[in-house]
Amino acid sequence: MSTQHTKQIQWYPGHMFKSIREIREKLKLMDMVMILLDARLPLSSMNPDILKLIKQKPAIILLNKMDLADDDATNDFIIYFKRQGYLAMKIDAQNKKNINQIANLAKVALKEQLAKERAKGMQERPIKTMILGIPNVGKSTLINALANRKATKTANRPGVTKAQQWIKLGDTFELLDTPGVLWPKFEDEKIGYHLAITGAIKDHILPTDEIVRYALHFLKTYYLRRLIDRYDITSDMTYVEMLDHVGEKRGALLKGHEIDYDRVYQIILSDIRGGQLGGITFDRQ
Ligand SMILES: Nc1nc2c(ncn2[C@@H]2O[C@H](COP(=O)(O)OP(=O)(O)OP(=O)(O)O)[C@@H](O)[C@H]2O)c(=O)[nH]1
Ligand SMILES: [Mg+2]
Repeated sequence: MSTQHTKQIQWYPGHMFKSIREIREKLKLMDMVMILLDARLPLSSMNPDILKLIKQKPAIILLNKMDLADDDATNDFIIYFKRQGYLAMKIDAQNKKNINQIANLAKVALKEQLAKERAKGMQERPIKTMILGIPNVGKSTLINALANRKATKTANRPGVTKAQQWIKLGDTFELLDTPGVLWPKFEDEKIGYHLAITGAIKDHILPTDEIVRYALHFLKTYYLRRLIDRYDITSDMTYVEMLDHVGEKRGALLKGHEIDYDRVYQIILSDIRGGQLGGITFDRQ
């Protein structure tokens, strides 16, 4: 494990302590929570403490960025979470895919409570919810996507901390507009690489050459065909030969025809992040 990596492990929890305390407070106001995961890394983007933190609070798991993930793997992960007793579905918050099915899933999660309230003759009321997820997973994008459906910002409600804004979404949700930011799992180096490749942690935290070396090795192992199709490489090429080849093909060259490796790294990373190699899932069950 590199020193930077170790530093990161120590840095994250300290920084996030406040956030956990805040989330615990806010949880009391919620009927249910939405746990937002990155569909490309549903395990690495799951905060290690969140399920303990929310305890009995009803929850749904949303696998976001489905457009960038391997759809077969995403479907398998949905089954995986369902087996563990969680309601789960895939979404693309950016292109608003499956967004209007979230309300139904939330109602399933709250079925017993809603039935009890109906039996008592209580009127149907908005479901109070908040979005929890690691940095860059798409929390703000999801809030906007949900809010687009005729949202009205509600005034501060009595009994609720002043700074908190609720967004009323039709009749279904009342959404806290500040999401809960969680830290990702940081248990091993592999997870660090998955988080770095997908942009969940900042680029300078792990050395770029190591990130790309991991990424190419991963793609060669699991998505060789896509690599060949995209970069016209052959499966017997070494790592450096692949970099050289991409550099040549894409014209990432310094003066004197030397390969500009920094540019090659950026080309490969932005291809992966932008879905140019097709949907990729990094976590394996
Ligand atoms: N391709 C794709 N991109 C998405 C999706 N959802 C969000 N994004 C992009 O992911 C990036 C991060 O999204 P945000 O909504 O800012 O993420 P966040 O969780 O609010 O991030 P922080 O506020 O930094 O914690 C943005 O560039 C979004 O456009 C999605 O479903 N598909
Ligand atoms: Mg945000």
